[in-house]
Amino acid sequence: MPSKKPDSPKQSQLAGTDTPDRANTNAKIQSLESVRSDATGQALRTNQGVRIADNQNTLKAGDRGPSLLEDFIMREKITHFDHERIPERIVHARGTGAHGYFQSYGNHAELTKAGFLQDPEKITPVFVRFSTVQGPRGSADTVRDVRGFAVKFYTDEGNFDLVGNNMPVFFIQDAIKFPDFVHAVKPEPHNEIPTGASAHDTFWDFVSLVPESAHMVMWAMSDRAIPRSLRMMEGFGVHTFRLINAQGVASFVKFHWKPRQGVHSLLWDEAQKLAGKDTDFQRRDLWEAIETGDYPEWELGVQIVPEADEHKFDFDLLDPTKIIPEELVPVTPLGKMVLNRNPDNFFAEVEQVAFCPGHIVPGIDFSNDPLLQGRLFSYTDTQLSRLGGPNFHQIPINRPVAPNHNNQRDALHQHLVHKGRASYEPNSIDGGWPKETPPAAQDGGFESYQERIDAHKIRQRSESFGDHFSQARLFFQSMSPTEQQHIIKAYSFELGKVEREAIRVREVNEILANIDLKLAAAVATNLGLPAPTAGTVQVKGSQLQQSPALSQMNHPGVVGIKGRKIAVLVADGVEAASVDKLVKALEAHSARPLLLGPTSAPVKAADGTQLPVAASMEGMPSIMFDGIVVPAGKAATDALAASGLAKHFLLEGYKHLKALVLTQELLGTLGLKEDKGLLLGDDQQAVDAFVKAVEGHRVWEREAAAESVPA
Ligand code: HDE
Repeated sequence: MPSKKPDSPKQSQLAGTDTPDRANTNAKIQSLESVRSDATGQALRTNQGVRIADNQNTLKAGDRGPSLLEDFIMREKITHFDHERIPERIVHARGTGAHGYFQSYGNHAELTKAGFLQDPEKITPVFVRFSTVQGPRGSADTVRDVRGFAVKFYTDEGNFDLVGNNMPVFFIQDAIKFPDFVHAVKPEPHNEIPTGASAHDTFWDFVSLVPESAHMVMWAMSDRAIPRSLRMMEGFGVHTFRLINAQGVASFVKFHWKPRQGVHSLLWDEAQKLAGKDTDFQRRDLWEAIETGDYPEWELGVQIVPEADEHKFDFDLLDPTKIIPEELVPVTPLGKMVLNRNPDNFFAEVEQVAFCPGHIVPGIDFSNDPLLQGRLFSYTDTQLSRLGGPNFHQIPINRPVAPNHNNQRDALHQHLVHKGRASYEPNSIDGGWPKETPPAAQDGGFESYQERIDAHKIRQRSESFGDHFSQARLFFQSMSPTEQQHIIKAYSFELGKVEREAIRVREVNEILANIDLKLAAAVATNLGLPAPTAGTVQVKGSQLQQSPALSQMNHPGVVGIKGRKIAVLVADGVEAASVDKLVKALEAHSARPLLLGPTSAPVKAADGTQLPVAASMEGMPSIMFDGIVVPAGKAATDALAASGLAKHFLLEGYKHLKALVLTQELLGTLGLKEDKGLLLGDDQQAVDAFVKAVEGHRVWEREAAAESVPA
């Protein structure tokens, strides 16, 4: 248990990382200890436990003779190898994960009887898996896509999975359309192109024919689809859920994860380059942050709507293509999550973790959102083929920390040796165990919320799900001018890849024109199409004109430049004192300065000392950094000014609107002008301005000037 008192809700945004002692608090680690395999000091053996004398040679008839079938050691090894791969997830195949913990800010008993939200002293272990949706397991991390944000809470009352995304809405309203949507976005069936991208005909064909997707496509064309880091994404439960307190009073809620690191994105050019230069950019970023102790943190919050207010909004709470604007219902913080431990084994943990929105605990329940209802079936079903049968809950990463006795027996991969003779209930032979727990205010058995339903059995979409454009418009109109431009460019890029003109025209005239005519006109111009002058349907519009919470610009984060990667460009002749000063100043802000040289060899400073570098400028290009500094030193500056590699590095950083500290000579050589984020010299004033600029993530004021710079 932590020695420090947890933060009060009010302080929540400001509080530091009071990481409890990892070994003591992570009950999940302890529960996994018995299955952790450590071969240190151990003999090499077969799966049957036989010691192996020769792992180099197959058993053969003579040293040049044929191999013998009786070589059980070789056969066992190769048979196992032949079956190493399991089916990848049909969607969200590419992902990465981390362990951590959740801690409630206080006692939220008025809202829910879920124990992990009632005791601020309680540490609930969690495992999070972040993912992209479209690409296969080996695809690039930085593609334009929705990101999965799935959290497994190992609570004392059973596992609770919050299987969300980094966008608060979805493409479709009814689960029956999911296979259609996924087939459309996945690589096209004839040639399996493109990998990890929605910029192709079948995706745009589908979404232009299905207007309910308009809002989510907006999000997917926004900067949210190219996050700078998994640490810098919001997370959303998407559907409306219910929280139920001990008195049985239910409230509708929407779950939110707010990153303390802020919400930040890559630029499209960076995202594309990174997809080639570092396919693993985001999993590496998360891994390194955790290894270096920059534990990412999110605040879990809920928007709460009393049952009585269900119909108060101009959209339906059950419609997963709608948000509740935060200006109408603010997010109430409940607690925080800290990710503080990388997995030991990717396959065992990240690949085998099995989430399901149906994994809930007493105090939490579903709404009738038809997308959520379908998901409740799909996730367990998919694990049957992915993880080979119904015992996947026994795989270590999926095991609850709560006991889970019942009368389910046998099946593939059964790991338990069930004792006793009665595997049925009721029984008198084994004393009637295991027995039901009647529902109760606290520690009772799970009881579904008793919702009264009086309806016809029909296949029909509610009329209240019928407005597909008002919130897409609200989203676009809530963006800063820069974000709007990025959205226009993203639509233009993607539709530019669509071969069939009819699809482009349909998207512009029947979707975009109904969202915003300026958006439609700008995209039409970029595609060489006539700009539509009117939409095709009457759009009623939202209660709000704007929702500032939707703009990333309003989510700068609260951790400053902590964990941000800064390139320090050095070459022979650099002044060691200047390097030292800059590095120390950046480290004082908990940033991660890394020295880069012309090659991977150490550079020789002006005073003769050798400075080891982390990599060459080619090995770690500017797109991997949040800012760049060049220390003083005449000879080093001359060398950088004469190097195409260094000039490209700096110009690319400038073009990507990064904060830069340069020397006067380099400024001249590169033909750049000082600005809010382009500073000269290594004095405190320059460093302070640099830190501020990195905090702002980009020097947006530079956009126009950077337009003409080639990189
Ligand atoms: Fe999923 N989804 N989904 N999804 N989803 C899966 O489960 C499905 C939806 C989400 O890291 C699958 O284990 C249906 C919305 C995440 O392991 C599968 C529908 C949201 C992950 C599945 C949806 C999500 C998945 C594939 C429409 C955001 C990755 C492999 C009714 C709230 C979890 C698997 C991980 C994975 C089905 C829509 C999030 C096939 C049928 C909406 C984060 O079961």
